[in-house]
Amino acid sequence: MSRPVILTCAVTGSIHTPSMSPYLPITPEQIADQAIEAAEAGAAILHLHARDPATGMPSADPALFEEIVARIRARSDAVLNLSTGGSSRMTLDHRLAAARLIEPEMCSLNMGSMNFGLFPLADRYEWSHDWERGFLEATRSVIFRNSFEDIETILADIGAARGARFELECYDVGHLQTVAFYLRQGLLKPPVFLQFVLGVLGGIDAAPEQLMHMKATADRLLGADYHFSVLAAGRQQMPLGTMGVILGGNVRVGLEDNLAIARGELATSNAEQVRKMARIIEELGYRLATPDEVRARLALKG
Ligand code: KMH
Ligand code: ZN
Repeated sequence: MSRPVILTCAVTGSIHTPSMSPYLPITPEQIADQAIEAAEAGAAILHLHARDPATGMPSADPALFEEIVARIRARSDAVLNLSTGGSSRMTLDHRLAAARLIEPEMCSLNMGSMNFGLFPLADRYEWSHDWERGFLEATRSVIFRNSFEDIETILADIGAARGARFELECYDVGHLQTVAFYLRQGLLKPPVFLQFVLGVLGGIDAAPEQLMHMKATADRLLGADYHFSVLAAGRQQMPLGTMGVILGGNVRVGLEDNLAIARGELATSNAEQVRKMARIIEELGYRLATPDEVRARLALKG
């Protein structure tokens, strides 16, 4: 029987801004509709952020998350994964407000502080909202803070107290050492689900050698007791995601990580990327994991 591959779709994120693509979902209705379509196309996990419907700016407002989650739950049994990363300009309390209220099965957990450079995008577009350029420029000076104390707060408040399990966002090999540390401490419990994040400016770059390095480091530090997925930002999304599948892992796509469907061509929806990756997975002889298979494999509370 072919191996089930977990396909995650990250629907809107907090990296891209509305002027970059007319297809980036903004309102709760748009985010939920695109998420549901992505699930119907084969995504078992939906990684969710919210945006201010009036401006498109990333938002931590729990009411927006509640609306998004309610709309999706009414029409899909996909695993819902709420971001606790938010954006680098939000406080930790803001980042955790929605997860504290909604208590989802899964949340993201970013495994270290870092530069998160979006500022090179600032001159590449014509902006239709006055916040966009400043938001991107600010990443020249703002640090994406995920201190050990922050990580422990999330493990305690969102993990131990509310039963969520995590998509562990690892942007460089050092973050894998932190995962290994918290496994030894017993604050993280197997089976862990690593997201290898390649291609963020400030993290490891999106190259096949770096994916091999992440995998080899995880093997050395964690042994066999982990699952991994690959998220490559930008145009390496599909090639490195495919490589991740071939290496025995899983894959994340979605407009959070890449706005295109092919070189120079915008994706018209999240589902378009999901369909493309689903085709690749099935052509390679694997099959897509269902949400319930994900729940069983990652020991989610369901
Ligand atoms: N934006 C991605 C590079 C989070 O939401 O916690 C990583 C991410 C972080 O999805
Ligand atoms: Zn995210």
